[in-house]
Amino acid sequence: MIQGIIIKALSGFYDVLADDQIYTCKGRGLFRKKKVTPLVGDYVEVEPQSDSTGTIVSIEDRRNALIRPPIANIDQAIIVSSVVEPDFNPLLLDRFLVLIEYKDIEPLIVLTKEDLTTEQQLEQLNDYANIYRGIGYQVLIVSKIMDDLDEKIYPHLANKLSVIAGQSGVGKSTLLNKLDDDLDIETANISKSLGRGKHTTRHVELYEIGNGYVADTPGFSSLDFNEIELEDLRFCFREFLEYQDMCKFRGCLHINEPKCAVKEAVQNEEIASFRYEHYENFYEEIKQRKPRY
Ligand SMILES: Nc1nc2c(ncn2[C@@H]2O[C@H](COP(=O)(O)OP(=O)(O)O)[C@@H](O)[C@H]2O)c(=O)[nH]1
Ligand SMILES: [Mg+2]
Ligand SMILES: [Zn+2]
Repeated sequence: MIQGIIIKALSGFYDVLADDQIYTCKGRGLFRKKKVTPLVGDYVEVEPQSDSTGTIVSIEDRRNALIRPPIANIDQAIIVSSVVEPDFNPLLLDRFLVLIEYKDIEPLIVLTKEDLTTEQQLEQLNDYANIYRGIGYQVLIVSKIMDDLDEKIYPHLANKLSVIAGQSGVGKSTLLNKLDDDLDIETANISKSLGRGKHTTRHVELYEIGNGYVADTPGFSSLDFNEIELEDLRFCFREFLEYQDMCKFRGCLHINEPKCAVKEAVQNEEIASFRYEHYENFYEEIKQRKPRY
């Protein structure tokens, strides 16, 4: 029996990487009976049948799992956001951050196309980057023409399984291709959707890059807050957490309550006002959501 990780799933077959060797496997019959579906990212035990085929006999408990894209044991989500073409959009960045925080996955913010910025734009960008760093996020500012791109990004990938998230056109595929010379992922696709349904390739694949695994997938196929309850949204804004115990009311939602420490922190400029505005924005969005049955 050997241990490995599923790096690819396609029509009932799973590629398991174990001891630098890829075994193309089927799941054991019991999985189907128990309705267990192995996922890319699963740590599994394989009974080899030959030196390149085998059967997956057990799956380790998952730390987490996404349904779309189907992937397990994610350590990190790399949120890619360009600074121009398309313009940097803090509202969209925060939307990704909320979804990732909600899944309890650690985000890494990568801002691309630095080479296209004017001095003024770069200054503004650094201000934003520093606000996010102040909150506790890692932020990298990069461009595809940087010589030291590998050195900048590799340390953040080591020993982790990362998924990539971000709007179409921001440079996700370009980044992956740059990080691994063997990759040749199609870039500059015409789809302008936010990854909603337009992706015909349903299969997920992990690439070994910089001593870690990176999933070639848009990361989140839906950017809506369907799963998130109104009372849980506040916990997805990391910088609110250190103030919440000082709010007058237990369970304060930081909206209309008096003596709200979060709102006071916004007034004192300890919390960036744009972040609080995005919170209000998302709060309204969830509140307006039609009830689901
Ligand atoms: N100037 C510049 N262009 C970039 C950079 N990164 C990506 N691009 C371009 O942006 C376009 C979209 O990139 P792509 O990787 O397909 O974006 P994806 O949809 O997020 O995978 C392509 O034309 C890339 O060449 C960058 O750092 N600088
Ligand atoms: Mg792409
Ligand atoms: Zn409050």
